[in-house]
Amino acid sequence: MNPALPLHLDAEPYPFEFRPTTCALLIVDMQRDFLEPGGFGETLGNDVAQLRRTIAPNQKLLAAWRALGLQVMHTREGHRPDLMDLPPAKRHRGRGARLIGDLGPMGRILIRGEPGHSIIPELAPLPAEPVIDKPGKGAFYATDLHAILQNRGIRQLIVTGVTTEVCVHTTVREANDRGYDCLVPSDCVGSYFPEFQTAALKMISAQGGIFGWVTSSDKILSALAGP
Ligand code: TIU
Repeated sequence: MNPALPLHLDAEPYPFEFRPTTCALLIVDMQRDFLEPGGFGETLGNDVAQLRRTIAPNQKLLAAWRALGLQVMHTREGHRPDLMDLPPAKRHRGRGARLIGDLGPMGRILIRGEPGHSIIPELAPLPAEPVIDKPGKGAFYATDLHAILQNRGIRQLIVTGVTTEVCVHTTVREANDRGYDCLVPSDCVGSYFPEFQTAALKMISAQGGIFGWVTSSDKILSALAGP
């Protein structure tokens, strides 16, 4: 790969000028609390099985990204054990059987250090890969993500993870306002609601790419493999 030359990657609404050496793979909230039974996702009334189809394509993209020595970052949504960073409205909204901080089968729901808060084993971070702990839906709010990306010279983001219309969307919007070009592979992001998946992806690429570009992991892998 010649780092001086962008790769023209097939995407919506038009080709993405992909510069892998200044692009980070940002994997959002692939945590047991969202993808396994007994966690936060299920306590909100969702079917976690809807998200599990994203695991295999994320694994493949992550393996290719790591093999090229490119920047990988992970995020986790969660709160302090003392709940001091948890807005009261966030705790009570949802009105599920269990609230954030309550004890469930994977420990306290959405609390840092608990089993459910950890990233699923299939996508476990390597020691050199930064993990951003975030109290909100967006990965930039109240975190050091922007500083880390700036210090690493990152200008583009491939954003994957869950859920498409909540934490992925919020993060893409925050990144867009900070000047990052965001590319979202549709098979690597998942929603509990098929109709939200479709709408959220359209909202990214509509209006000439108002928030970014949408593609597939296969297209990214082909671009990385070269002609
Ligand atoms: N509920 C839902 O769809 N998502 C979240 O609460 N957090 C993330 O998307 N990570």
